[in-house]
Amino acid sequence: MITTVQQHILQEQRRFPHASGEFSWLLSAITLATKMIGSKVRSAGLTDIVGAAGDVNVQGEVQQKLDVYANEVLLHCLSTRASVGVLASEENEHPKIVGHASDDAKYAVVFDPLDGSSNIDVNVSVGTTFSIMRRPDGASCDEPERWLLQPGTKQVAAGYVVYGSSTMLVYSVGLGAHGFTLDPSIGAFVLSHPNIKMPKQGKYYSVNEAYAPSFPPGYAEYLQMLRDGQVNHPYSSRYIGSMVSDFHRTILKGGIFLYPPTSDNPEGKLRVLYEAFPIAFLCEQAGGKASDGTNRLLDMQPTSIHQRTPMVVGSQVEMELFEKMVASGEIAS
Ligand code: P6P
Repeated sequence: MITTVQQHILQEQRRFPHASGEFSWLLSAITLATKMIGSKVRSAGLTDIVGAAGDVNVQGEVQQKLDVYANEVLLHCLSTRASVGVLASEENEHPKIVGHASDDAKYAVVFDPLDGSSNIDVNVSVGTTFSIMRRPDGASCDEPERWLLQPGTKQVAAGYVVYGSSTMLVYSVGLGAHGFTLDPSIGAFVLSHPNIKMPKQGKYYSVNEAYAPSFPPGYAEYLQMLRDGQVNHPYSSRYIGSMVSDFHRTILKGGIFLYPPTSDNPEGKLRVLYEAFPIAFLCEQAGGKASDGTNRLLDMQPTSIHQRTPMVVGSQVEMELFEKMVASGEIAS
């Protein structure tokens, strides 16, 4: 018998004390939006939706038309939920205070509508990431930054959808990480990977080796240890260049994904609120570990909504070695 994501969310909801259906209703806005995005991604080559939209987003990246569509769909679907007060997107410089934001609004949602979108034109998988924070006590609707700039440990839910060989949603409300595969014949995300647990060790490392010369001291030695088989077996390299896809492989197979500081991005490239935090949350829920290169990533207190961070996430064996080398100073932090 199948379990749809709606059924699963309601079951999880029941495990929350004082839960109301509004959280499930909020998450259903994300599943609806990502089904709509997936439909456009799957037919991108057949319509004129492929290619740049001509604008440049707040990150200075040329906006792909699908980026724009994905962003508008998520903003629209989430704006219809009374429990949502604040929305923030990778595509928008400023947060959006949802029209009906009032004392009933309890949640802020941050998202990257289409992560890895530069890969769309070459048919490489892309993804949507999201993270949900609870409104801090006393935060008013005209101070959205207070809703958003909280440590990663304050996330009440997070997830991603990867538009790959199949469309998969992986989410967590803090009770484990669970994977759902979209069944196009019924238009529903169906539970396919209950309670995902990362293997304790993988066989792949995932990093853009082109930037290796500018990695901080110690990263090269760490990666060479993996290649040389000094950590139980020799590793192979897999790098898709789409964070959601590279992490999806890591959460299912173990291994390590790294985006270290580089000369181009000395603070790291990945954004804290809508890339690093949701990935780190899911990684820990699946039994892995997530670092900002120095400390536990989820402990980070962000200071701006588009802040970037280095990110090193993976399974226990690889991460314990990484953390040991940071603690000893072999890896510079
Ligand atoms: P690079 C996509 O633009 C992205 O933000 C992530 O999805 C991906 O992991 C990273 O950038 C790839 O960056 O510098 O290796 O091309």
